[in-house]
Amino acid sequence: MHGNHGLCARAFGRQGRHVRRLCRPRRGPKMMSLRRAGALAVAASCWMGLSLAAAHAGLGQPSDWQMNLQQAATPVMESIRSFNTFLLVIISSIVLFVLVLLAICIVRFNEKANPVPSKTTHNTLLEVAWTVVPVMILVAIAIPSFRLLHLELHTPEPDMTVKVTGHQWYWSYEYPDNGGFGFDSLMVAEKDLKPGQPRLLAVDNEVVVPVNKVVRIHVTSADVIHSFAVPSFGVKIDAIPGRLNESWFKATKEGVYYGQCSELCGRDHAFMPLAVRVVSQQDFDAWLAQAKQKFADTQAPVPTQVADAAPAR
Ligand SMILES: [Cu+2]
Repeated sequence: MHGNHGLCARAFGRQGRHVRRLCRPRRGPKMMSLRRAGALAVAASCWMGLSLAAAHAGLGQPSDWQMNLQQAATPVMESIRSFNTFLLVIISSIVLFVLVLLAICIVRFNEKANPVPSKTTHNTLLEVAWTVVPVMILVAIAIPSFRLLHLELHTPEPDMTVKVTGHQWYWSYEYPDNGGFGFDSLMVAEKDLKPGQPRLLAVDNEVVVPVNKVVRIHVTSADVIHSFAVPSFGVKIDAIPGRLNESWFKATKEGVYYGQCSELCGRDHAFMPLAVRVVSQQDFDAWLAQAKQKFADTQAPVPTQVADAAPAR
């Protein structure tokens, strides 16, 4: 085991007493098994934490004891989730590495164990390593990060467009390439919730889109800055007055996906949820036919409804 006796002696100078104390051969196996046990314990708790979080992550809405991002319903969100896990592994490894170094310093180089400290000031190999290794880690992070940004920011050929407008404090939606009708979408008050509707997230008029179709969204605002965000879609984009922002999603699972305004926009910022219902093409066509009639004469929104919909505070 203790070929490294010579290494220790070289690193700390042949100063006799403390070098011998530091490099006693019988310490080696004990230290190794402790380290191995520590690493195993951390790996096991990381794995348990990750699987627990995955088990509790909701699809389309938050769930009790959720610890991770919501489940993915689009390719973009799948990439965001795997990038998040990748970063978590890197961060945990760095934290663990620094923790082990600190523990070694505390145990082996305290005043008692090491009364005469080494005067070593430079180690070329070490200095090159602690410069190059972080650079390599950053490059390893940057490559998938830029790939993800590209995926988010380049809208593929869209199958349809929905225009989203933020208002104080509700959203309105228009279907410009499906007849141009539009409607407002307001939060359902707690007292009016139907079974299965989540509190503070359910709305009266959901946006309906077909499954497995690229939906381009044009996002703007009529008053202040809001932000259109649906966690399971991996979409979050600011709604800015006088400006048209673009994003996209391609939902691969049917269901209702909830989100909330994610830019502080005033008194009822917390009470302007958004709900997207993803249905089959057939159901979408049926909805479209009746929505065109229902919303044919949609006029300006009725702000008083907002005050009614928001719970008393
Ligand atoms: Cu808002």
